[in-house]
Amino acid sequence: MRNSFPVLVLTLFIGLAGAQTVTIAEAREDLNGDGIPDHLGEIMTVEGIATCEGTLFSTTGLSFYVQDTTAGINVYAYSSSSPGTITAGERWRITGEIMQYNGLVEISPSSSSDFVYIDTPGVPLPLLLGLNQGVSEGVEGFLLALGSSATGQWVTVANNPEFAGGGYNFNVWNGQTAVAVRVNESTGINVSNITAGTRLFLIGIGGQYDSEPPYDSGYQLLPRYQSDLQIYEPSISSVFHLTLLTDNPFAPSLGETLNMEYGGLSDMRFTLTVFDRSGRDVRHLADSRPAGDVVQWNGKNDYGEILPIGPYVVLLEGVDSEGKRYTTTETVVVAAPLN
Ligand SMILES: [Ca+2]
Ligand SMILES: [Ca+2]
Repeated sequence: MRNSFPVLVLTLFIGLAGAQTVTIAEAREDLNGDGIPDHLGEIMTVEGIATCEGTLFSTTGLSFYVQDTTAGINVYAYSSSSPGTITAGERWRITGEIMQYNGLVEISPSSSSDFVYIDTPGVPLPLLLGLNQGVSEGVEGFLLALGSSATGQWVTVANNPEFAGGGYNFNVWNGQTAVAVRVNESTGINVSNITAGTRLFLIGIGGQYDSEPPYDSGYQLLPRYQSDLQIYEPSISSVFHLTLLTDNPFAPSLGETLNMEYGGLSDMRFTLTVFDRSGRDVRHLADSRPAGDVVQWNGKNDYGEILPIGPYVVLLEGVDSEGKRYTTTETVVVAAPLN
């Protein structure tokens, strides 16, 4: 007991020395733009809300993400440094060394006393990435959403998930931008129902895995839970219809798409075709399909070229089991960007 007083004083001193809290954006700062945090190797203190459980992205220790209003960051520590259970939605004050692992900026506490629980405000709403927007350095560590049922914008899986070193990789199209998705095995997420063409509303944390300087690529979205992969299965009305779901006119050169829903009675087959002003069929969006669906048109013709600005006619044809033909049209406009 006689020795406890000086030890306590020393502990307080060390605690105070690292106690000045900075924003997460300051901790991540890269003012010279070399892809490496300027404070690499320094001990810093941040406060942020955990967007997942402390152990979600690790099988051996702590790997999770916290964010404040300025930015997000990975927290990485050995299990011996864990303060106990860390739950999504809790705010913690965290002191640790600023590190980088394959481009991912981390703060790495060295003992359980580097963690101070503050309160439980709940997990912030994901930041909705815009159409055509991918994961980038500015949103690394943040909880993100790609596609949203509220805006009727979805992303489409580009390729079947492939297993690689502790997880599954696949890409999704967000408009015309491919975004890499990394499903870490430690999350327990099952990807067996995800295949090329699956439409999703996706949530995940912005991550990075880039083994080479200048660490400006390899960004990925890291889903946390099964519910972060919400498969979009639209329920289609059985009334014969063609409905525009997004703004018309639209500007494909900005990555905008025109989303449409078509459908009708269950015995119908549907053909959806885009015609130009002179009546040429320039894009075949559906050809004698057995059921209604939603479709995302990128403003391109069948050869992958963006069509000239101007009006086009989208024609829906439905043919029922007796061969009776129904048609309806929508006039849509391919527009130039406003500037
Ligand atoms: Ca730097
Ligand atoms: Ca990074």
